[in-house]
Amino acid sequence: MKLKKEHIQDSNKKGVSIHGEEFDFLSNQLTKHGVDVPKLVQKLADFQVAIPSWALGAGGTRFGRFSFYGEPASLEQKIEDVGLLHALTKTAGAISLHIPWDIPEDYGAIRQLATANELIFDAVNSNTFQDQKNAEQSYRYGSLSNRSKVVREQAIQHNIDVIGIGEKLGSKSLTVWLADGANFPGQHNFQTALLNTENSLKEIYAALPDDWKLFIEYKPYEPNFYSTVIQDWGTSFMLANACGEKAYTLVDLGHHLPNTNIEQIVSTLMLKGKLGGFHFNDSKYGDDDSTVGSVKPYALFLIFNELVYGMEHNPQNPYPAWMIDASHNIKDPMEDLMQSLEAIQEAYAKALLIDQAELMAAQRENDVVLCQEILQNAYRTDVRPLVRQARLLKGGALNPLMAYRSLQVREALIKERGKHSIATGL
Ligand code: PSV
Ligand code: MN
Repeated sequence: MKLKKEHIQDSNKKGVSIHGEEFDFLSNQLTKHGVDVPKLVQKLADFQVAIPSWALGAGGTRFGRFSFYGEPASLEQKIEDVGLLHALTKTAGAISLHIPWDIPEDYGAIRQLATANELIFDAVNSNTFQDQKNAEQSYRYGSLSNRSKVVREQAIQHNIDVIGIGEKLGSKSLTVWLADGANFPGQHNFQTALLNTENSLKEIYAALPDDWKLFIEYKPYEPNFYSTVIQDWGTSFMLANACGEKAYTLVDLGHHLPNTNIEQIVSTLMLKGKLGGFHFNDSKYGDDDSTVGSVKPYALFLIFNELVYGMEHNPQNPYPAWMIDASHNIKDPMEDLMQSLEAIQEAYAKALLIDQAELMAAQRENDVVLCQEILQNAYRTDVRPLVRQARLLKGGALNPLMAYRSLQVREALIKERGKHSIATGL
């Protein structure tokens, strides 16, 4: 299914004049305070977030999977779904594939389909956290960290194969997330596991094309509950440094223990030029995969403040690769992704409102109260008219979620794919 531009424009008709009034009002207010509104709106319009191919079906839990009707059953259908999201939001212009769940059969056709949907291929993700069909070696006791050389070699080769697949699609980065770790004290030797991982990553790095990046993701626990080999940003940073200048740390918001100061991690990594990738989601406890901004929107805003600061002040850091990493059990995944995209745009817009020069002056004066006021004034601004304006500029929907419902997209997908189609993936 493809949404026609006219349908989206029709759905905008009802709200466009109220939007105009709201936008003008806010724009006048902000201009009086020295904000360059057209520049800010352009930044929002330019901000694109990749959608992972595994987020389009109903996510599983350890206890059950409640399928969502009309799920995309093939890579082609996943690309079409991201195309629909992008047509409505104009913020989802990239797709991130997971190998082996999404190996293309016909590369030319897949590339064409992506182009037709105005999508590019973002980072490719390897998978050594599951045993693959017909694989000779098992990852039961780890992959890149495994004590056995043959297992490590299989995992290294898989990552190299994934790079090959990504090259044929135009991807420019490989994301490695390892489930490796131990479930029980004494199960493995920490130093051996870390050294094996470092050496394996170096071999993968050696196979990386010159214009590619390697993103190393970290996570404190799960699926192993005693220790994870790449448990935190420090370990990832150390491994990235050991590999070389094309290797970076990837921050996933759900991969921290409760109350970790993620904004400080972001800031440190950008100062050191090592924040390569960023996965959005939200959580209450751990890697909950909740909708972005649904639990801790102020924390997201503080993180965006550091991202904006880093993008403006740290030329040593490359422009990060943004992706949503969430997978749900009970919401329509497309609706959930639209909610996440909206939350990301809002947090970004609010962070862009912070007057960094004013904040620095207040910090110099040690005016702690004013520092807080500056942040909170930006946070309390209702920036939704700016976000809507950015979407309108690019031909998207004023209200993507409502347009999705009124255009009966899910109903059309169910008609096309049937009720019981199941997405490959988690
Ligand atoms: C598992 O925690 C995870 O969500 C990681 O964040 C990866 O990015 C993703 O799975 C897919 O490999
Ligand atoms: Mn992730």
